[in-house]
Amino acid sequence: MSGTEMQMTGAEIVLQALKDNGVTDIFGYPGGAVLPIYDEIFQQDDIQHILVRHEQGAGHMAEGYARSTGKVGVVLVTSGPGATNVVTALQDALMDSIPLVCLSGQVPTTLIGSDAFQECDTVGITRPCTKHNWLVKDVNELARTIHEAFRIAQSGRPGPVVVDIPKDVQFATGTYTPPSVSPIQSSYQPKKQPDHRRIQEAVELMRTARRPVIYSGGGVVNSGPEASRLLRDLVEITDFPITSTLMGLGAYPASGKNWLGMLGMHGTYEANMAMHDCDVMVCIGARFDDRITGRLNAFAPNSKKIHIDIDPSSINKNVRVDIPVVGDVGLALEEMVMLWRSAAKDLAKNRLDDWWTSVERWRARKSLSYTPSNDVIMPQYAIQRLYELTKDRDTYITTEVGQHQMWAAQFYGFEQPNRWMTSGGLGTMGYGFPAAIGVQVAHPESLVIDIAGDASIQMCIQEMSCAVQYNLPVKIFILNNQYMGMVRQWQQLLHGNRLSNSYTEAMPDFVKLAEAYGGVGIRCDKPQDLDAAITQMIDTKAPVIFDCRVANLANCFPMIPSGKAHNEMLLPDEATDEAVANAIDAKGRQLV
Ligand SMILES: Cc1cc2nc3c(=O)[nH]c(=O)nc-3n(C[C@H](O)[C@H](O)[C@H](O)COP(=O)(O)OP(=O)(O)OC[C@H]3O[C@@H](n4cnc5c(N)ncnc54)[C@H](O)[C@@H]3O)c2cc1C
Ligand SMILES: Cc1ncc(C[n+]2csc(CCOP(=O)(O)OP(=O)(O)O)c2C)c(N)n1
Repeated sequence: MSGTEMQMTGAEIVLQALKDNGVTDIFGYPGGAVLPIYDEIFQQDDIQHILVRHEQGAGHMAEGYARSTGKVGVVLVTSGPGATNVVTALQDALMDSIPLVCLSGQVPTTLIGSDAFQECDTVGITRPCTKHNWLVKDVNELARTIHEAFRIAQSGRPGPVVVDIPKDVQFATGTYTPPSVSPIQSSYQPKKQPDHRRIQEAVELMRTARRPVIYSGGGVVNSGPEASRLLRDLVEITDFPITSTLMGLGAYPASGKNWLGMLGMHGTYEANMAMHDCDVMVCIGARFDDRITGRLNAFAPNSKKIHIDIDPSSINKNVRVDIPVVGDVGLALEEMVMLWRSAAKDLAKNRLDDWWTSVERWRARKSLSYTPSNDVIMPQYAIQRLYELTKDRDTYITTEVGQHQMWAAQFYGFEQPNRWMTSGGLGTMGYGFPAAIGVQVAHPESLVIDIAGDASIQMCIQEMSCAVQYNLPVKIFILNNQYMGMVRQWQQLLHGNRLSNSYTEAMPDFVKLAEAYGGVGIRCDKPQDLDAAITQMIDTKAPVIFDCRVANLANCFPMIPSGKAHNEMLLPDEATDEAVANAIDAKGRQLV
């Protein structure tokens, strides 16, 4: 045995491996199959355990923690229902590229396959919703497996992994090997360094562009702050217009002069028109999701496409590209910026003038406009005021899923990466509040706000109890329209206004609910009172539920109905009921 190896129980190995991988906080819920690990947690002070109220909450907390810090989020659950409850969060993390290590307890190895109490096939159930998973049957494999789990979760395209640990393995004694001396076990070696020739080709194509657009995504945020800095440099030296996906917001500042706003289904007119009409598209760390492309055969029909992505399976998956660049965004951008500086010296200064004139014409369309009101709070106005009153603070925003999420993306101006946590790929209602708790654990002094809908917030509301227990002053800002607004909007526009099961008839009193949990409740229903109420929320040093009563039937525009092209988007002033109905009748009524 080498000097760095030690004999320990499986449970001790788990704690030691977490510490050696830099873990300081974990989110979990106990049960019979993880009691040896909980016993070890009890006997140490290096790692803080946050006791959640539902394992789904633990998963989303770890996601918020990971996204806001760039670290790996860690979850601990028991066997059976503990493991199955966390599946939604694992799939969420898989789709949004969030690095998670989930440790689950399992029944003793001798009982596996016997329908033992709280047994489930965790490895089988989580195989499709993780990057990798393991059932560890030998205590001597435990340390190496956990180290490997951390490596896989955060390398390449980040994502969740599961380590399933039977109870007898937690009791057994074996050898602990630290990460530095543990051999790398798998053949998973993602390529970080992009091919130099590909970047040269990309820069050559960018030089010829007359109608270029940069389409950036979550991969820029994943790559780290340096990638965002380089993205800003690239935009500045090329003077290309830039748009971003929902997942990439903040990598380029919303106040930047080349910013077109978000693209896609609820993106701005200028972003979607620039994507449609461009001649060169530079896709940086985004994955051509269907909310972006709309109808595939009408997607950017006259453009050459460059795609930078660390995951080779992402290249040519949905859209064929001309120049694939496989590697880390940060490394690719570093070289691209360097090559551009020397390659672009002789380019005519006015070569993009016509293109910028088109962009300005599209911008003048003011596609995010809405009709203000003195009587009722418009949801867009609520987000604008929230932004104005929090923008100079150290603020992190999470969201649930629905209209409020899209209005947050449209009206809250993100200036920095890692400040915006939202469930994009899976679109998980119930994500935002636990994610906000995870962010607050990582940033105890910051202002953390979950922008929520009245339906979504009820999916993980039990975590109020967790926020109160740990004095985490998270703010839940509910845009309360009494409807599942996004569902109602689709039913109105695409299903003959038959509002099937999208109205919530027995809404809880959110103020009393906050108080029942030991938090603070605030209600506001008048535009004139909104600033004072938001200020009260910000100044409250406790978890707050803010019940912001907004216009019930407001719709979120612009909107590209699913299956339509970018240039077929519905704009707010065209989307009167009649115009919408006509547009849909003319093109054939669509199903969701
Ligand atoms: C109700 C609702 C409406 C929505 N409407 C919109 C909309 O209007 N507009 C919109 O944009 N989205 C919208 N979305 C979100 C959408 O579903 C997708 O989640 C989103 O578009 C995907 O963003 P992305 O392409 O940046 O990919 P991500 O899921 O963030 O993937 C990142 C990509 O970058 C790669 N990558 C990761 N790390 C690195 C690295 N270090 N270096 C290089 N590459 C890396 C990954 O392999 C991956 O291909 C909506 C979601 C919901 C729930
Ligand atoms: C777990 C889950 N179930 C169902 C859906 C489908 N869905 C998407 S948005 C939405 C309504 C959300 O309503 P609310 O939270 O009130 O937000 P609003 O749209 O009104 O802002 C539903 C049901 C989902 N995204 N997630």
